[in-house]
Amino acid sequence: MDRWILRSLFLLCAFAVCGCGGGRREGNEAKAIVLGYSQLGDESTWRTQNSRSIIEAAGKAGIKIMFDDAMQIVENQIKAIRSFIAYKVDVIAFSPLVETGWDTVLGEAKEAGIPVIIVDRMIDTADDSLYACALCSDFDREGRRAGEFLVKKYRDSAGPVKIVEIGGTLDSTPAIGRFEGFRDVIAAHPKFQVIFSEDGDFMLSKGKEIMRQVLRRYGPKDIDVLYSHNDDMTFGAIEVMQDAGIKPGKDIAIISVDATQRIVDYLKQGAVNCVVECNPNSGPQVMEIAKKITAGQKVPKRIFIEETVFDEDSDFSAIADRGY
Ligand code: GYE
Repeated sequence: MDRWILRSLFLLCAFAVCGCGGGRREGNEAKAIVLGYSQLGDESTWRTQNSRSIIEAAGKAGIKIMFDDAMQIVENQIKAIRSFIAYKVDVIAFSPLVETGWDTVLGEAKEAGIPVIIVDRMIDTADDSLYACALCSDFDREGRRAGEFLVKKYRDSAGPVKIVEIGGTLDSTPAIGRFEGFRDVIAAHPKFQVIFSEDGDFMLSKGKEIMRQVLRRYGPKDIDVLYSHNDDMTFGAIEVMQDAGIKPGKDIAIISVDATQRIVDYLKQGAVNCVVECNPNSGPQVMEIAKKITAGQKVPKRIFIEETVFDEDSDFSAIADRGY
């Protein structure tokens, strides 16, 4: 239901900008900044909140936003960016689905003199003049935080500690960082063994599917830990565990990334053991950067969004309501 409301909001926003007819900046109208935003999809609770944050912040900042949801298809993102260029927006911002394949379209934006802000995920390019600023999470650090929790939790255990991993979207920055950062930490402790790892595309349905597959191959006693790259996949996996009579957080320890309200509730109930925060509320910062860039001010090339981690030893009363 929530997503439907949000989708209608996207359409309204697009209409508010496109519906004014003809080119912008005609007559004596105030010259509001026009921002073209290509969102990669609506695959998770995190993403829904991220889109909400961006649209709301644009409204508050008086920035006109053309918002496009690419439905997890790279070609749709490229099309959206091209249409923003054709429309001559002032700034383009986008959350890239995967890291590679952006040089051509970003070259076209550069040629047209339109600055680009990269949000959330990063791109892999040899030419950093293709973007003005990247506002991203530190995904490697998120992965390391997940690993550090395991080192702490199993400090007195000789092991082996057998880990199942449900990964994010293949070739996306969060999936790469959460995979590599995690391994960087556990590699120093041979007792940790990743016995299974598969990409679940950050979707609840895939989390379910993969957990079913895992339980067909392994008995619950063969698995000590589930490390899932986002909350939605964790929700799917927990449902499958419960159907199989497995107690999440007890029979199998769970680490999840994102920190939505529902996962924090699970943490408080002991059904999840560690929650690595990934902050979706980047809207206000994106608008601030857009304003600075269009005013010709300098902005840092790379900004990391602030994030933390909660685990079973945290003071739960200090965890503020997440709001999503
Ligand atoms: O963790 C996940 C979403 O790119 C940080 O994408 C984002 C990730 C987030 O689908 O839930």
